[in-house]
Amino acid sequence: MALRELKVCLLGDTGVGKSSIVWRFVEDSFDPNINPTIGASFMTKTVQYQNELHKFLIWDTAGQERFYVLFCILFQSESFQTLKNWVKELRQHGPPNIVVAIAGNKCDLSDAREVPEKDAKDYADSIHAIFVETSAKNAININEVFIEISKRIPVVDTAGATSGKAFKLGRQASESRRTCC
Ligand SMILES: Nc1nc2c(ncn2[C@@H]2O[C@H](COP(=O)(O)OP(=O)(O)OP(=O)(O)O)[C@@H](O)[C@H]2O)c(=O)[nH]1
Ligand SMILES: [Mg+2]
Repeated sequence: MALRELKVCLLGDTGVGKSSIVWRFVEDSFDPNINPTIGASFMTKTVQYQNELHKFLIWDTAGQERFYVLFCILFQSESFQTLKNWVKELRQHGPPNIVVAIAGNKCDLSDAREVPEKDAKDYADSIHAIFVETSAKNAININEVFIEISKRIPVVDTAGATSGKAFKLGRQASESRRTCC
């Protein structure tokens, strides 16, 4: 089975739940006392998608710092604005075939919602981004975000060439690990 590496970088304000999303996806667990990320951490998870293995290489950045681009989270009005700023930078400086996924995290806290779902969805549609409301706490739509990313990855033809040319093919065992850099 072909293995494809998908590089994912989580961006967003501090406290929106980036690390919690990664923990839920990779370890299927949630820590209410999780510490803020310092610098960045790296984890991987390999999942089967159709007749391929997709190995997600996930960089989880610290929201307190400016870092690198790919994946954005929103919840409060302020973090929604931060998201828009990231997307602007991404469009100007990122690679052309990048997939942007917006996770409206903490959807379990519906009483504290500041960004109407429709506003977030309309914005995501306007930039052709994936949009999913998630809860790392209650394990809502976490796997689905990554499945949606898999769906957007260009299909490999039988000769092994991708239209996006951004993914290495090879054979590797399924794994999940966490390191800190
Ligand atoms: N209710 C609720 N709380 C969440 C959810 N996801 C994360 N949290 C909580 O939000 C707080 C911040 O979560 P983190 O995952 O550390 O947030 P972060 O975006 O990684 O923050 P930085 O590393 O500082 O950038 C923690 O107290 C989490 O337990 C969620 O889906 N629902
Ligand atoms: Mg973090």
